Amino acid sequence: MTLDPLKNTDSEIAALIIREKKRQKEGLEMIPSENYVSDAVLQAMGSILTNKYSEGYPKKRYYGGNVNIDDIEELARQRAKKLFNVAYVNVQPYSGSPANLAVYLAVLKPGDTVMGLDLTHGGHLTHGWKVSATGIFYNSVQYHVKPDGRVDFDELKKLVKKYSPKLIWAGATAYVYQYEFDKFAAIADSCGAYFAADIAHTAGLVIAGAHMNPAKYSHIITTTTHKTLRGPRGGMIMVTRKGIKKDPDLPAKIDKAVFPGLQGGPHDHTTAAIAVALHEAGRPAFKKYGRQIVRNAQKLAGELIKNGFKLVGNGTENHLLLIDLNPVFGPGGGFFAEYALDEAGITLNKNTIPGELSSPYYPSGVRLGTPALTTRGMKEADMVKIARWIKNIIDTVAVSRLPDKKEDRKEYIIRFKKEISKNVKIKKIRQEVKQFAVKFPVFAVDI
Ligand code: DSN
Repeated sequence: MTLDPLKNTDSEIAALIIREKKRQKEGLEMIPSENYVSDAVLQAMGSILTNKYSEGYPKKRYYGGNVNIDDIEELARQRAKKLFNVAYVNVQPYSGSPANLAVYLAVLKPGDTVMGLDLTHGGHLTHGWKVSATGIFYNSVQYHVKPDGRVDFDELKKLVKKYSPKLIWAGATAYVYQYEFDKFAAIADSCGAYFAADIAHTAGLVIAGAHMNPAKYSHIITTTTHKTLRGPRGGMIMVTRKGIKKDPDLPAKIDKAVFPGLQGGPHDHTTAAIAVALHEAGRPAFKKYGRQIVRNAQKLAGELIKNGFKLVGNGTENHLLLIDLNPVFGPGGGFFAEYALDEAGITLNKNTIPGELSSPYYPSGVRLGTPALTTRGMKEADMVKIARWIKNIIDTVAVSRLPDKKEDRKEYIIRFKKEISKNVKIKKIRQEVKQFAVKFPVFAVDI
């Protein structure tokens, strides 16, 4: 694959893509929801399938010329069914948010009660957070985690008794434990609610056997396809055998909710790339990959603790870590760590922590993970180095404090950024990170 046609047509975009390739290759990608796709996934994604309209489902389309698209979509569905051991799959959601919204549309009426994990406690926006459509059009009651970061199942039970929700979500964007799907299922079954497991973060771990599969416990499973699953940006909704037992019409309701309820034509190039990613995930090497992600995350957690950091949950059971930066910066210091590390080529994201004393925009922690590093072939010994770089960078900016008064923040941050851009220690680590990172090949980015 060459960028020549793009360079000839639009040199500005070509130049920006080349710059981004360099960034992805020379840095350490530690945002736990990101990954590197293979050349094969990228090729399917960038194929002529983008030219086609296919509203409807295989053999039931509103457009002609779908003979090949039908086969592609069917392959994607069959591969997902086999890998996740579920009865039915819809591969058309454009991404995780529309997939989740389609679940609401399929099983609830506007105003019905839904329960999900509070966003500031690590939950997803689309599990009923107040500014999301799911919190605006539905009666959302949020549950929380305990100070150790684990879901407070006693609170969940009490809330379920009080509010009798019709739908309960499990799944999170910042959760360091395995999701206890069996416990959620028992609680949802006690009130007759639908139980939906959102495994966007852990889908690849589930396939690898490195995380419990919710298929036995939930009625519905949703996921994005671009995180640990290592596919294109997209989404899937699955209906389990338990789901069909509860409601035999559930697959039809889900299909109707995705199209025509919420979306128009599926993105066939994405469907093909999802099929390729699922094919890759069915290989024995993917099982090794998924398990190595967790081993790397646990090694990194141990090293960060040795370097004096406080971790939510004191470690991790999956691919993701949350550093509580209150002891370093006081409340609201996540921004300083994210920015300084990014300058050194280590990309992660600021994040709220359980019991957050600041706000989602200026949170008190950072979230990081190992899926992308593991794709590049990094192992436990590499985590030791990375933990040391993280420690050195954060030490360099540890004197920073988020001003209490909102009106003082802008100027403080401008000054902070200026100082960082001149910091010699950060520049030196940037070079070390670069020399280290380029030794690990990056699938499609190497082209
Ligand atoms: N935006 C996603 C994440 O980064 O975790 C939430 O699904």
